[in-house]
Amino acid sequence: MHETTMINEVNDRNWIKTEVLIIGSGFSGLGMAVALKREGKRDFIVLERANDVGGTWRDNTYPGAACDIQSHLYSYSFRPNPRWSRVYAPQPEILDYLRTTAQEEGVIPHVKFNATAINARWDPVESVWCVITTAGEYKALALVSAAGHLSDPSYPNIEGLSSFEGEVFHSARWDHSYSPENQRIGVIGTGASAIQIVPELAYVAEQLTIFQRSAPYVIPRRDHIYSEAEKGMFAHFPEAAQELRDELFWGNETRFPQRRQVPAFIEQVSTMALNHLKNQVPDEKLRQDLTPDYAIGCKRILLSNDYYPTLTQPNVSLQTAGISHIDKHGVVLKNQDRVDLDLLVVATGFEAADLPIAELIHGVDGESLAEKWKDGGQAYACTTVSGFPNLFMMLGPNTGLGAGSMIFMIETQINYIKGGIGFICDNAALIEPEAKAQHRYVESIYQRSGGSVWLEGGCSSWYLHPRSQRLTTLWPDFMTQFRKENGSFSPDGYQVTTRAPQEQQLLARQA
Ligand code: N01
Repeated sequence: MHETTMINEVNDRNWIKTEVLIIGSGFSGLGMAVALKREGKRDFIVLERANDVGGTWRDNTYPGAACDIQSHLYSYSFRPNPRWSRVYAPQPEILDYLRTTAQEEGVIPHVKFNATAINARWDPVESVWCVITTAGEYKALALVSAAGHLSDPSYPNIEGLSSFEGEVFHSARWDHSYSPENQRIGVIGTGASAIQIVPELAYVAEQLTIFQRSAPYVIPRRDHIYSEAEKGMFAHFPEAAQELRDELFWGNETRFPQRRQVPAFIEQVSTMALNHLKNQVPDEKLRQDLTPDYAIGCKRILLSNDYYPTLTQPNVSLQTAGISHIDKHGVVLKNQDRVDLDLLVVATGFEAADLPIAELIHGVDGESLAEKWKDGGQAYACTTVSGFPNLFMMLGPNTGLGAGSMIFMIETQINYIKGGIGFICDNAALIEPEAKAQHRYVESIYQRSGGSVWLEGGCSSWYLHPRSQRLTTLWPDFMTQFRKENGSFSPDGYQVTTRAPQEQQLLARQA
């Protein structure tokens, strides 16, 4: 559409105006909303495509879903929960935590549910973001994309998948109306989701087949149920919960040298993983099939005590021959063997390298973020993008972690964005990173990625962008370094312009 036509059309609409528009109410969007609410200075609206908060923790309801980061660390530092039931809380408990947070922090009235953003465009005339959703149109001075990187399922591109006449669903879109009991079930994938699902399905399936493309490294999961005494202690002595949180944080932080391939660190963790495999899988052929052929840490290291033992059960088999195609009855392997199935679970991950949200956000020249990012995401301070004024990306380029709690990254970004929004609103400003500053920043990330296990570990993973093979999803340094660099907003590196006086009217509050 021609730009002028678009603007005219835009002017004819019944816009809802706000200072800050947040897309998404998962851990990041909700955390951002709580920060703005607590600050009490800004109008803000949260757009949520579903009818509930919670993001990936609302969507991933598969059997066995739980966090593989300890809950006392995988929770907001500003809302500790002394009553986590166990070290690694199950999904319903995490979702409940997020719902309670949204309620108790007064965020719910700000959330527009069932509102899917379908287009976000920078309007150069009024200098605002115009966001069209399935439930209304919005104009905002600042746009925060908090759509997450594990929100849109990635389906495998396997010939014949659509011809399968049994049931098929993605791990992130579990169909609870389907009973897996006494069924012949196949699971494609052996990532973090699959290894939680497999032991659960094995209990009920007549026959369970796991289609493995590459073997994961698995280490013991040191879980336990918190006793009432422990929970009481965390409730009465918040400093004890904080001490535990700090200990867990530093435990992860000191694992970063593994990802830099420091030999002593690598050896320690790979010995742990291979011993775990040896202890749990006596059969030599099965053990061989389960032995990864790449350096540990290149893909996510998984935590499980029951995945390997499940694979030794008589109703479970591991297929490593590779999938040739799928037909109406089931899966045909590259060695021509076939596995007939009633249910096929695709546990094949998410669209994390090419974020779908990037397709609908258009900057000053009308180009989408996806077009700008065709070789992978690039952002200044991992958060703002040249050509996209007053836009903040949460969990955008290079914010993922190989080991550690994403909540630390989220809270760091919340603080940065809160500062940026304050600067925009208090100074009637438009901010956009200078192209040169962004380039320098991204180059520093590429430099730090060099020599890491993600680039050199000999695996293929979603951490690397499929076209450029650059590390565009993970942060390649210590988490503390992320906070040092990106923990507070400074206008340095930004092109700052001031709004024309008539544009100030848009600052007028909706209420
Ligand atoms: O997805 P994945 P996930 N044919 O992308 C295989 C988070 N998470 O949903 O390894 C055959 O890791 C693919 O094979 P390969 C966590 O950050 C957290 O499991 O590429 N196989 C792989 O085995 C995690 O990293 C928790 O060779 C195909 C699997 O599918 C992220 O979510 C729990 C294939 C995909 O693994 C994603 O995890 C769960 C094909 N065409 C998830 N395509 C917590 O506990 C893909 N595969 C916090």
